[in-house]
Amino acid sequence: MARSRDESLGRFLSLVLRHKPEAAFLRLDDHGWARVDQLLAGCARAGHPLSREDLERIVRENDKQRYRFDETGELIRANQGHSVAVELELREAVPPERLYHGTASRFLESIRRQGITRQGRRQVHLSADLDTAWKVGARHGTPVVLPVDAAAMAREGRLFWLSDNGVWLCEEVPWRFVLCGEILYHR
Ligand code: HQG
Repeated sequence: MARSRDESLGRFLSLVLRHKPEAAFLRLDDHGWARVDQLLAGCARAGHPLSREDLERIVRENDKQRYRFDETGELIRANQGHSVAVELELREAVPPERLYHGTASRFLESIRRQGITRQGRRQVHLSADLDTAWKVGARHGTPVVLPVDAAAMAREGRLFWLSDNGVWLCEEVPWRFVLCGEILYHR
């Protein structure tokens, strides 16, 4: 199967399962789940036809493991990244000392003033590894990586969650937790 077709279907799935279920005539339940049969029918109706095998392959091979089926295989949801209100029963977890947030240089000024805020998403997304942070930042422009003192945040009682696909989430990162001396401007 052509990679580009899977990529474009993947993008459409992201849209539907995180941001705009109505684009495939769907409703997500309170926990973000969609019925697979309804998803397949809705995608076809929206002009993005795919088979159950296509869907299984996309879920399996997705570079960031963005989606998962439930145990019955009848439901599917995105692991994180939603803008619609969903309750993902995320696992609270103790973060590593340092987490990283990749952003674009043009946002720095605003982040200095307001901290890292969730913008359109439900939480701020952080990663435990630098490589991911560089990639996330590059999506928005010239990337900059902000190291975050996650241990200090946790000591203050701020909560962290770990999504099923290994993304660290929190509500916000006030600027004082960004390790200013360690900001990376070059890879
Ligand atoms: C920035 C992708 C101005 C923030 C990735 C980011 C991730 C501010 C942008 C996941 C700000 C929001 C999330 C402030 C934060 N002022 N800009 N106060 N606070 N920002 O896409 O973190 O491919 O909503 O730095 O891999 O880039 O979708 O968040 O640059 O895991 O699976 O505002 O999305 O995963 O952009 O990415 P986004 P993000 P997927």
